[in-house]
Amino acid sequence: MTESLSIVALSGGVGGARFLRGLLAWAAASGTDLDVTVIANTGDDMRLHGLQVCPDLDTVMYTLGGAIHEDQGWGRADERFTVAEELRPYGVGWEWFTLGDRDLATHLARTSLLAGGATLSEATARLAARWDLPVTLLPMSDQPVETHVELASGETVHFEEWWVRTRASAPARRFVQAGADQARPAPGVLEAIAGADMVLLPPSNPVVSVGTILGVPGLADALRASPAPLVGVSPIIGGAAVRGMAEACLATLGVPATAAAVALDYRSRHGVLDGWLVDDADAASVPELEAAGFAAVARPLWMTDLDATAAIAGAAVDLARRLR
Ligand code: FO1
Repeated sequence: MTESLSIVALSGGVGGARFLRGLLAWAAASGTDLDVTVIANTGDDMRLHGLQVCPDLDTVMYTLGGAIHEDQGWGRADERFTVAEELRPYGVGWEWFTLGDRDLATHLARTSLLAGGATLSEATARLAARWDLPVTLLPMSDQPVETHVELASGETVHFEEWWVRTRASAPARRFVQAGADQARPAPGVLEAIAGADMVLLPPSNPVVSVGTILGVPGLADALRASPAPLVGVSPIIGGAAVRGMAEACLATLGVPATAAAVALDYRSRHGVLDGWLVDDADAASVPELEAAGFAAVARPLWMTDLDATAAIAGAAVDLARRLR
């Protein structure tokens, strides 16, 4: 009899999308019927050239829709930059943030839907329908939440400017999720959590991606109220972030860049997390994690290819099954 599982995943951009692709591959290979709802971070969203750009929603959509630029992990495959090249001489917008022609069509479609009165959830569902996604893709909120970075210099910049223009090198004093206080979980988010057999935290940035999602009022409460085990995959291997600049984000919060510290921070800051996967390089932290009440498993966590990623996702599901 085919097992069927309702899974909710809180996803950021590149790492989260790749993990989700692995989860779907694992389900296909293991004959497990999954009903996956992805709650995506919208804190990276920005208005650019009058268009609403949603990096993490798009990265999940393109990755699971088979259209992602694989090496970058963001943007479209087979992309052209005719519009970006023409914009440059006009000196408008962020010349360090490149929007390809195909990607621009997504932002034009989203912006016109929003201008027509659609909510971000409705617009996301319309865009996702084109890609025939094997998951339900939800923004964490329909209300705008933008991650801004207060730099040590005193200046505050949009997260993407800090992340892309400075490569997270400008010393950051703190992150501000502008709008979070007025935000509510998007339609379907609380329902998906209530109906989940398990909730997974992919190896997304624990501060500005998963942390931002958990910061939407009512969302972490719903996770704590749910009987579903919450299992995460460490984004830190051997004291360094697998991707992106998670260490810079953790340092800003004063959290050590270790697999164990991230799990402890999810617990202390957001009051969530039951199980934690760490890489073999961090196997020594398993006793400490178990002593702190986590179910911890050490296994290879490098998402080197689809098979490796599918195995990681399967291990996360197995750990969650054990905790049910
Ligand atoms: N990242 C870059 O490093 N350089 C870019 O020019 C860039 C453009 C871009 C355009 C659309 C989009 O959805 C994402 C883009 N990203 C770019 C990646 C983006 O910074 C990350 O995907 C997320 O913000 C982090 O998860």
